Amino acid sequence: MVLGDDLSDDEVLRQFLCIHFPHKASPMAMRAMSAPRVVEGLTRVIGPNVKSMQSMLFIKAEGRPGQAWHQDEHFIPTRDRSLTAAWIALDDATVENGCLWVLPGSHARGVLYPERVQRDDRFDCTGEAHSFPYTDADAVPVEVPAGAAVVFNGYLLHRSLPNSGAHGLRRALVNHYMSAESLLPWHDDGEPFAVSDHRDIVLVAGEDPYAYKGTTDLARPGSRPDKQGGCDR
Ligand SMILES: O=C(O)CCC(=O)C(=O)O
Repeated sequence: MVLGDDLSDDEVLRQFLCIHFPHKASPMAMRAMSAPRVVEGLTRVIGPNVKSMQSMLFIKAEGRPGQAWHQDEHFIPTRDRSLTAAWIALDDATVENGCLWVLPGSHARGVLYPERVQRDDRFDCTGEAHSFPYTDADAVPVEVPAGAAVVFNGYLLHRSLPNSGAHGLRRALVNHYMSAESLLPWHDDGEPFAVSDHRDIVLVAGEDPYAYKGTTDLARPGSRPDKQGGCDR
């Protein structure tokens, strides 16, 4: 990682594959979590009370990897299967520059498939889901113009392929949401699973029935390793 006053914003940005929790550093990213058009769609699929617990800014410059098949609920467990992503394209997302691919209907049964380590150079360091009843031939690309949001359930199997180059950055802002009624047993807080409830959240619609617990401010922005930096650091 090279940072310095002599580098342009673009040169700095392209060194990162993905920044986690940009809303902790950027007021603009914080405001984007509550963007009215997105929240309106979320209340239709989740319900009136919606909270967010994560943001990610994908930069994905030319040649940078995608992310292998996975279900977001594998990483962020809700208790009512309400995890929902709003994947907002900041550039036109195309097959060439590494748009999302989805396995249609794969969320419907509510089954979480197992994950394993993968060493495929097309993908970043995150694991891959396997042993699901679909093949790559069932996948459809989700090509969307800049400004469009792809809203999908946390059980949907999805992946992205590398940015094949010559088409510029493929940036996307991804925010994750869930029902405010569900506890969020996300990080080990030492509590028994039955009452574990991660409270580093932002309420974006309606009421928080657990407001009496207060909120915390634990997550810090950080960059996601891709294989350039080695996966084991
Ligand atoms: O945008 C990408 O390349 C991957 C995003 C993704 O899989 C996710 O947000 O869960």
